[in-house]
Amino acid sequence: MKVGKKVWVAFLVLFLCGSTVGVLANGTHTTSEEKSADRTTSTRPDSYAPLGVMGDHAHSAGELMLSYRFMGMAMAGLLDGTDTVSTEDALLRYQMVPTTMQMQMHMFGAMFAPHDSITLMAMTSYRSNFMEMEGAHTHATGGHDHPVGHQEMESAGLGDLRLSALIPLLNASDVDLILNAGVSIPTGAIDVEGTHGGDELIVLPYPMQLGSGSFELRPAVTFAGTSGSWSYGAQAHAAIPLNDNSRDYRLATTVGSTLWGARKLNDWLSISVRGSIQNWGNITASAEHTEMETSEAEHDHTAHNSHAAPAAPTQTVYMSPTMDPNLQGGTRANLAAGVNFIVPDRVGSILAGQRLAVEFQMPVYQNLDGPQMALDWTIVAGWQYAFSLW
Ligand SMILES: [Cu+2]
Repeated sequence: MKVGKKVWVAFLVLFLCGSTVGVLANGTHTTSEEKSADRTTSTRPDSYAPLGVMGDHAHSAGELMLSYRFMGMAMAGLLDGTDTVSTEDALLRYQMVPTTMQMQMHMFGAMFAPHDSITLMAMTSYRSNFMEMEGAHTHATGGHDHPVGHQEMESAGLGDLRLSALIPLLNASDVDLILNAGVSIPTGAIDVEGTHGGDELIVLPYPMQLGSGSFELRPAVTFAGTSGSWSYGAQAHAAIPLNDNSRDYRLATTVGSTLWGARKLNDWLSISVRGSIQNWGNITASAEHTEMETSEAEHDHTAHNSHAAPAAPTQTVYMSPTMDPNLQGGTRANLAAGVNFIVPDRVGSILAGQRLAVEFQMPVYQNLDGPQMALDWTIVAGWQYAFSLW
């Protein structure tokens, strides 16, 4: 990616800003006993990051946390770089072009700290994808079951399993620095099939698959702090696929960073704003994989030709841009607003400490290797509950 270098710089700057703000705030602010108690028992609504951030906090020895997050994402339209590409224009080059896509993910997580110096975390997900596409009307006549016009595709199942160890490097009264050593285990399917009109089954395009198919390293470092009614944090993270998957392709490394600020309004409610930037590259496909995909596409062209409707000269070998490994990368910056809610201790009973949170994210910048579908918005809503086992 040409923008790769710039992103790394942005990523560093964001993270350094967060850390500097934190150190300054920590240096100039005198902590009251109440605040330090707040942090150790995590009873502030904003003692956890906005919900879209994962692995932002560690737990103290004996604490178990269960969580559920729902994530919904809506994508619509195509971008090539930062320019919009109309469906009509894209159909001059492809037989099928995606128009909208919705992704829904149910994420179940558990965190447990056997000791103050380490918190273990596991997260699995169930995801479903729905994509609408338009097909090129290349056949004026003919009775055949080849796709034309509107098409829909769907897939659903288990996503990849994430395991990690969170190691607090600094655990002061109002600042934390946490190293996250994570891996992703490829439990999500990468060979989900579906129809694209007619009865013929095809392996669904990359964005419709449920996992990466590869083992991944998922390192992250998080800085978080509080200062009076305010809290803030920054996280830098990466996902690094380690091996070619069973379909002989490999997703590119993703790097990202985020910076947030939150304000505690009272003992049960806080609001947050957050900026994030993410960069991910294209898919590396081995010769075997590419050969298989393109021969399938060429087979399709032959089908077209046999119906006396020659493929347009500008048509590429991939039936759809979603099937081209070189049209998967990009850079995106999001702005998010969120709310964290906690049932305060004074309520007593098992309800005390229960958390609910919502975060809504909107992209403010997208630069995609396209034509590729653009993100419209993301919402994350969920529940978290931490309690002590001993
Ligand atoms: Cu937790």
